[in-house]
Amino acid sequence: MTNEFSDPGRVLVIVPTYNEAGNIAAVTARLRAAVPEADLLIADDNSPDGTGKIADELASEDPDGRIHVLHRPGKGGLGAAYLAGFRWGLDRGYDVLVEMDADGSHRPEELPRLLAALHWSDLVLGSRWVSGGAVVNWPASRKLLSRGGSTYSRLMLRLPVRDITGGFRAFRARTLLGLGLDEVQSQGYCFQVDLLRRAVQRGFTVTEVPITFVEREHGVSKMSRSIVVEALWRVTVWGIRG
Ligand SMILES: Nc1nc2c(ncn2[C@@H]2O[C@H](COP(=O)(O)OP(=O)(O)O)[C@@H](O)[C@H]2O)c(=O)[nH]1
Ligand SMILES: [Mg+2]
Repeated sequence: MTNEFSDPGRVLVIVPTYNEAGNIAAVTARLRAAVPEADLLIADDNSPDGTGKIADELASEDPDGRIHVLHRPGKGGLGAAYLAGFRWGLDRGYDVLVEMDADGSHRPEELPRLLAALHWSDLVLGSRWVSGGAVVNWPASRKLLSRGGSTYSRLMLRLPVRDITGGFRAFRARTLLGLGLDEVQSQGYCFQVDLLRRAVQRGFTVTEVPITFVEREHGVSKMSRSIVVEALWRVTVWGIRG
């Protein structure tokens, strides 16, 4: 049965990839099974390990034609890949745009709960740091970085949210259209903080839904010192400017 409550509209899940050859097929299959009515856009930055070619094969083999691939010329950062993916989806009239990692850390099986919460929200965040949320297989150092990053951002930017840096999110199209995406300059993971602060500043309703984040089994994290440095200085500047 379809009614306003069970149908969030046309959903596009954007998955940015850089060297995810060992993960992309599995996460794609899981997403197609968990949310068959959603389309998928793989935004690949010309991964040297051939992820883009695998993505093309997955797209051509998908019986429903729901898998799409955006090939970008080279590694431009998570933020740039998402901005390109959002534009692609907004141009094609999707109602809901979802951010999800390619490495299995964001479980596609949890996406229906995020989409359900969109019925009373403009933006839904999958949250590791609310009651019921969890992280599996992270070393203490990485937990500290994530929690510390969220706490610092929350205090500097006065954001009423526990998981500020997470990347499993569902946006209504009209929320994205209201965020001033053309002005976003964040390249790395602070892109997530940037979009959230814009949503809160503009008065959008933000809901955190607990998720279990499972650290990747294949491939390597692209987290780097320069990503942390960019986040730290941008959050500090935003916080001081108010
Ligand atoms: N297209 C693109 N994807 C990226 C880039 N950097 C990271 N990603 C993707 O963003 C997601 C999160 O990155 P990951 O390395 O798992 O970070 P972590 O989970 O924070 O350790 C994964 O799907 C990566 O492949 C980039 O520069 N371009
Ligand atoms: Mg990851």
